[in-house]
Amino acid sequence: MKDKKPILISQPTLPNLDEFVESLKIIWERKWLTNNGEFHQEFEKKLANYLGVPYVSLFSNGTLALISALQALRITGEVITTPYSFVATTHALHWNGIKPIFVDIDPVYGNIDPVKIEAAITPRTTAILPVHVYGNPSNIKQIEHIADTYGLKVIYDAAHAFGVEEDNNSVLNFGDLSILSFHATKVFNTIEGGAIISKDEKTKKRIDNLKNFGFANETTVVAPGINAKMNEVQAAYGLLQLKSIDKQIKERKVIADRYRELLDGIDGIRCIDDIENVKHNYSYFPIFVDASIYPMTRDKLYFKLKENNVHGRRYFYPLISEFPTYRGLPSSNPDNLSIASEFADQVICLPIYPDLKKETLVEIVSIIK
Ligand code: T4K
Repeated sequence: MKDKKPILISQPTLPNLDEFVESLKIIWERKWLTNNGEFHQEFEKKLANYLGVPYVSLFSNGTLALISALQALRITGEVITTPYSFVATTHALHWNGIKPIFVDIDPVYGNIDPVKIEAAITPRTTAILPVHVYGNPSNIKQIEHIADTYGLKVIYDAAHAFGVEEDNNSVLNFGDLSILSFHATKVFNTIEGGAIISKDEKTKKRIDNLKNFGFANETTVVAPGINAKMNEVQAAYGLLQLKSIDKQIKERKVIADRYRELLDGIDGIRCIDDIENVKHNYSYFPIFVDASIYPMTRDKLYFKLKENNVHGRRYFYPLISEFPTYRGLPSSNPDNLSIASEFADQVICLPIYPDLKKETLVEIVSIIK
């Protein structure tokens, strides 16, 4: 595949251009561009309905949604979280003046290990910030049990978990709040975008005030809010995306199944299996390279793929706890994070998106083979 176009980890699916132009014409006529416009209101409602959640608050991106979710619940002090995520998860704590406390992950899915959470709780702990990594649900029941026992809030970083259900219920219905990302690289994109999922009207109202500078009405500012609003163009684009999302997820499943089939039996390469009671979204396809069995290291394979025009990504390497801002924290000690370190050293996320051609997938696996 050396002379061909690069095969990237993800490629956004865009809405039908003619339909989008029709939406743009409406925006041009209305001259209402942002600040809770008609498309915005419609998108919030349709999204809540699609996801099976009570309330959606749209945001300009997932990071601001996360920062605002922590503000909405007035989280302070220390928050227990995972180092095996995109750096935005921990940055959101930092931007709120909160100290992240990293705990290790489970050895199968790479989500925060609930067994290790309890030991990290101190009198300053106020919340847990787990991530549903690659869209695989965290251990929701155990996390809820710990949170209830110690009186902690739970905010799920569900940036990867659009549409994911466990036992026919959206994973977004658990914890106090969940956040989503609609970035161009995500299963469901609004170019940039995000959302907070909340459970009651009062909390939604507070979140909606916070994303609009804290305004409750024209003259009343109830909190030191920020500007994190989604605009009408994104909302109109998002509404059109909803039409094809089920089809897109189905196409992703076909690709994930085929990868698993073809990778089966390659010594030293592990994939994550689907979970029986979970509706997956196939947002990422991580493989784990065990260099003690596979004939080369993860990095060698990563660069070999790149030489052949296949641009997988090492999500998530390095660990967040290794970045300069966080590496001095006691909980960043690698001895504390051995499984996360192993994941970070072994992972390559392979290209997965609805338009990925079957022949390309076969070629990718043949390089690995
Ligand atoms: N929490 C978690 C767990 C997250 O994963 C993220 C974001 C967030 C929070 C924060 O949500 P946002 O604030 O982003 O809404 C990408 C994304 O920018 C980021 O959204 C995502 N996670 C992260 C996992 O991946 P990069 O720096 O790796 O992106 P980049 O530009 O290298 O693009 C990745 C690949 O996608 C490239 O191979 C090119 C391709 N691509 C990218 C774009 C932007 C396209 O084909 N088209 C495009 O338009 O972070």
